[in-house]
Amino acid sequence: MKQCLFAKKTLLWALIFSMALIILPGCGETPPEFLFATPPSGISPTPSATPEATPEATPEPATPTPDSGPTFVDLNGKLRVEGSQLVNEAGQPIQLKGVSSSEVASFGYLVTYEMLKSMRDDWNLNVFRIAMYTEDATGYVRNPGVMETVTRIVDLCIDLGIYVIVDWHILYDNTPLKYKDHAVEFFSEISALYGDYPNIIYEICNEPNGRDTTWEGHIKPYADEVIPAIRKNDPDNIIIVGTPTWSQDVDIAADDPLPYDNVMYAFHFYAGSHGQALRDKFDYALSKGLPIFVSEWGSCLNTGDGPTFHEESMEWIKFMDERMISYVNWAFSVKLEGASILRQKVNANAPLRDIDLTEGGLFAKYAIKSTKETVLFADGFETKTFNHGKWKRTNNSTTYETEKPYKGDYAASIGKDGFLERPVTTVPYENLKLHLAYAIDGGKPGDVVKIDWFNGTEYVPVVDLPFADGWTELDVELPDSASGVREFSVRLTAAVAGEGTRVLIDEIWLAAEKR
Ligand code: IDC
Repeated sequence: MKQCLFAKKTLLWALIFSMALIILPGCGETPPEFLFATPPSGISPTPSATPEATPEATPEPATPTPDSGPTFVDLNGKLRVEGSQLVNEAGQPIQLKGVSSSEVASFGYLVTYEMLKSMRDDWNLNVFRIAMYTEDATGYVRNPGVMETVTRIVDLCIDLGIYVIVDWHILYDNTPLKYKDHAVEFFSEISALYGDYPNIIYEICNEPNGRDTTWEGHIKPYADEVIPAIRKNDPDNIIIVGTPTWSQDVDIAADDPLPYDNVMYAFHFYAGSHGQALRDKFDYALSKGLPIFVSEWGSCLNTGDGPTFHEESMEWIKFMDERMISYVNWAFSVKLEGASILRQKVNANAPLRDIDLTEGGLFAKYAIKSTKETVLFADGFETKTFNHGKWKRTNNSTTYETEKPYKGDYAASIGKDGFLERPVTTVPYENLKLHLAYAIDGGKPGDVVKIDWFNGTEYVPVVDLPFADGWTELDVELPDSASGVREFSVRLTAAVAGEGTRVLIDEIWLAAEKR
């Protein structure tokens, strides 16, 4: 049976591969005959042109079927807290995973039905957090009109059957007491509108901070007014309360918890800045029975910028998954900073693809999706900035192709002896597979695209992709030795004879499995 399936699969792959070559867009020329026969070693044909890590991956069984059947909220109903665990209506432990908007008055436009649906269906996202700032110029205190954006997004989440956190995003206001009356007004209105829906979760103070802001002096007295105001309209949906020091001191809350039901406590971390010491604090609070909700985490620095810290983030994700802790990634934004999930050019009205995501965005997606498969970087060159994609390149000879991109508006274009190189750590990963589309424009047989990888000391050759004057899309498997390399990079070099010959690259991503 297994053999039979395998044979079928190989046949299917061969068929799809040849079909893909025939229908490839681009120059309209038939690809060289030999590519139909045996692809060069190290190359495996791609059965489909989707940006997924593994095209064969099937959705998890618990995931609701898109557009039909019960949604995630239909299946789980009203949430509550039992002991320190979030449980569904049937009393089963539940883990919510999702993303947070950035400052919603400015970035709420990105949160469309299409984007949320994409994340729900493809990422298995089941919660979205609306970060509504308070003191900012665009915040609720000075800009109460932001309420329209908040309700628009809550309505979308209800339509899509996912949970939604409405976050009173205090930050520079330090203590939640500063705008307590506004908060009471805001949460009274939100709970009156949505208290009957199981979808809604209230987060009443993002991150209390500042040396003078304390749990007993500020946060508890604040909660003692805001929680009863919510409970007037909504007797039982979950309420998340921020903890001191930017929602890190869950130990303090654990020693002196609030007396209300269905309350959870916020814990926030940024993997580039926070590690074991905070995990110890977390475990202390859990050991005291405190229900914790990670309503914000970043794979970058706590400034919201910096690189993606893969190893440290992976450590945190494992920690939270082992404990069935719910988590929400910061932030669904296009701002040019490390925390942003989205590349700068994204169509908010089309399904999200991996090439629309930053390195941190991909990390978040595959953490939320909880698959073994992941993608370490992806690029369709649509942002037209090699820097944003973290590419190193030969400055003069590597540019953009606009006439004949494989997909979208741009492809990368590498001139004779030029290269394009992408560093990314492979430490927590294995089974690396580079996906790309390439064409050699204006070249001739003998011209190749050299692929090699850097092991920290030297470049190791993988394969020479043969001359192809039409677009060819394929996967290149990297050897096991390329896994677990901190200073890994992968490089594509245009080994072509003609000065005018261009190697075109598009739709490139590095798929891997989490170790
Ligand atoms: C950051 C945003 C950044 C914005 C800044 C100030 O990423 O674009 O300029 O806020 O508004 C938090 C906060 C969250 C921060 C984030 C990263 O809750 O508002 O966002 N962070 O610094 N706590 C720890 C980190």
